[in-house]
Amino acid sequence: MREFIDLRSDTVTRPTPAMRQAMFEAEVGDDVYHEDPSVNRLEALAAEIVGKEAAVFVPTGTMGNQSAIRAHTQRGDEVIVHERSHIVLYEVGGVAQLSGCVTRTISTPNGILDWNRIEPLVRGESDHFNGVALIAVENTHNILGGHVYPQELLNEICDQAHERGIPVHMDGARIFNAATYLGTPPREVAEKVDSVMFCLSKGLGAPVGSMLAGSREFIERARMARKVFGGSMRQAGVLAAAGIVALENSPAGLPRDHKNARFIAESLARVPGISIDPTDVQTNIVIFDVEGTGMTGREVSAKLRERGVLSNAVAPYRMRMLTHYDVTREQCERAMEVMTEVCAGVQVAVGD
Ligand code: TLP
Repeated sequence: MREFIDLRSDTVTRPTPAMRQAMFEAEVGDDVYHEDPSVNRLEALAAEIVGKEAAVFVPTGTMGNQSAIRAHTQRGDEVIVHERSHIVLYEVGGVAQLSGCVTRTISTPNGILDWNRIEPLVRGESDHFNGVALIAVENTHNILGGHVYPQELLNEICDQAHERGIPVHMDGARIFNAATYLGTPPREVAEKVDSVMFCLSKGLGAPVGSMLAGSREFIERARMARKVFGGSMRQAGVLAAAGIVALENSPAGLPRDHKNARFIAESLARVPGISIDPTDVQTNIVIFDVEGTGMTGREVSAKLRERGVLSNAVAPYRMRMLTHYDVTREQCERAMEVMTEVCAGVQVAVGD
């Protein structure tokens, strides 16, 4: 099979030899009976890492977010969330389909919300509406460029929300990237949120799985949501074992991924027709504009693929590249050479 340089997502990472070994050796039991020792260990470790009472292992980040929404809300409730969040854009309308809630969205250029923008949308119950039952933040924010919440901003959202009795859920799919950028442990990033979902299968490299953490009572409700969504697994210890290795070993590699992302951003900034501000790249996600090349994101992506580089178009003229441990610095350098070739070719053609 042809070896591609895969910058489409950090979801493409393959399990390390240590993960495969741990999976091979995993002790297992029936997790629906709470009898899988590996899952139990993973859940305890995850809860401790994010400083919550309990955690539940879910097959995907989507199920983690949706289980949290279900556990925090009643049908007809309002959920405040960024207009370009994963929950809104990429979860097949799960808020409506699975929890019967309505989203009240806010738009900001970098994906980061603040209390001033949230407050005008907050309303209690009346004869006409249920009011806001949940605020969901995404940290790092994926599709607008991997931005990290300044901790004071996030804490203020939580404090203000709590004063009004509203819980805050964090889609922390990439909380370890946020923590790496801030130089603080994940438990501080998640300190004030009521629930946090984070993924084992992105930059941490586990093959499958995410964690949802919160109070013990919340996690009991989330387990029931996971059940009704079909996500209660049996001998899931084979997956949990890889997750434990991911939590123990992988965060140490994230600074390298962030440096590689910065390298990609700086290289892209020198390619004619591409616009990006490299100083805006905080973590492992690079979003850039290709309109000046005269090609759409899909066209650029197709040309890169022909030359062995995989990337995603995320809007007609916007593209995304992610770094992760399965891509080396040399591969990033090669990918940037290919990008330069692809864009140079177009300029010659336009000039003819
Ligand atoms: N993100 C994927 C795609 O679904 C877009 C990616 O390639 O980035 N929250 C955030 C912030 C995410 O980025 C993702 C996945 C999820 C939740 C969902 O995780 P999974 O894919 O495990 O359901």
